[in-house]
Amino acid sequence: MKSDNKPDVCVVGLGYIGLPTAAVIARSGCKVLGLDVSQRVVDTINRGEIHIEEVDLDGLVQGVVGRGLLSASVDVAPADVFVIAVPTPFDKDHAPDISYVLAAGRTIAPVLKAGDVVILESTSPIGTTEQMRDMIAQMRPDLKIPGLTRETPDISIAYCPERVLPGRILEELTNNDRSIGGITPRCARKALAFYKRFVRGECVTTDARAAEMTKLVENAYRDVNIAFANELSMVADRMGLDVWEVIRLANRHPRVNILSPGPGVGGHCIAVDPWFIVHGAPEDTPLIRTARGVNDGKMHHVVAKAEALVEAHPEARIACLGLAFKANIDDFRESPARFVSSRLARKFGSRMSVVEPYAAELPIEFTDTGVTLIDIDEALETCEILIVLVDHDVFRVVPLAERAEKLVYDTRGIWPDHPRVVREDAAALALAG
Ligand code: SAJ
Repeated sequence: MKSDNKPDVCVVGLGYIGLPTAAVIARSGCKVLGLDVSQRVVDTINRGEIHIEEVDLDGLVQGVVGRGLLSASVDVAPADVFVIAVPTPFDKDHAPDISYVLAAGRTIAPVLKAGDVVILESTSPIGTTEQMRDMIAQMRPDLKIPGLTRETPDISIAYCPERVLPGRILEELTNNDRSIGGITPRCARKALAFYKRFVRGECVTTDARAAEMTKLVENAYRDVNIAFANELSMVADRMGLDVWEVIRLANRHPRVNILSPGPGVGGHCIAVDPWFIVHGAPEDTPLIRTARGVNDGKMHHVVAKAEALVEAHPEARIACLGLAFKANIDDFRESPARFVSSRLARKFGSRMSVVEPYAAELPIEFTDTGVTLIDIDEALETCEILIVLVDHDVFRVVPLAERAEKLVYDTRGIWPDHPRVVREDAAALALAG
């Protein structure tokens, strides 16, 4: 470590988590090298620009790159602390794929030196940190590795999951509490000292496996609770009830807090991470597995309901509002809104348009469907049916006067004042008459 006591840091993976993390660490005064396999990403960051959309990230990256605190490269270099933030997808059988984590470990192993701290932040199945440790041990027999030596180890290895919410990443990176799981208690203490440089939230130490499970549990908890809301919305549909009204009333109970139904659960975390738990303990996870099924099933329910509405109005033009996986972000990965719109696009073609203020063009699956990307004003002028799939602020603020005549299927409950909301297929058909 240098004489100013600020560690040099290498962040591996400059995506939605890695880049903001690298920028926040750089803002604390540490010199940060960001590593990515994409030359395009590296070049963009070195120009002080960003390749993802996140509140306030552009100014922060421009500032730290300008001050020489953050640079990016495709080549690894020695550092004092390594933070790994690479993706952990799953395969078609929902088995977790930790190959990117192991590849990151392989990349940094040759430059590790005594005193270094290696921290894994990627969401990972239980035991991944130990697997990465074993791989480093194999590649670097010259180093004393934690958990594999009786002496004081040369390096420290810990697991510290990110838990930031897209759209609030910079704020949550600094203010959220962190769980820091060391391979040994000493490893946890070393990682703790590092996080204290830029985290204002409380940092709680534990072991690596408990920290790995904690991350999965947090997202599975949310998935199960959203599934409850989505199941209620389907029950309410069948019974001709307004689910939003029922939830509003139930949530007045001091110990009830039902989440919001939607067109399904998207993003690359909540729809993925519960499978890591199911895969690790298939016999013991009926609830978590069922919740996944309910949330995925909600997408199909929305498609069927939207189709019934549109088919009952053969002359009407349709606008699907939103493609993102949630409000006010440009992330379309694993998005239920995108799934629903593309299904409808195949069926209704040029009768349909999509409004997505965060997209410059429609995704590939809309090619040759005849569907157009329009703005909200054009949708309000030209379409009779509005299908709300994302609760972007620009949709939420459309006043009743501008949409009162529209037929609306509001899967997000953004327009509780709307007089012609479609609640069930029978009601949609009744509205047609
Ligand atoms: N959603 C609903 N109803 C709700 C809340 C969310 O339908 O009441 C939907 C959203 O529209 C979206 C999906 O769920 O499609 C997930 O959105 P989210 O805002 O709940 O979560 P993410 O995926 O953006 O971020 C989550 C967060 N985890 C938890 O809240 C437990 C975040 O803190 C994690 O850091 C992140 O996953 C991650 O990286 O794991």
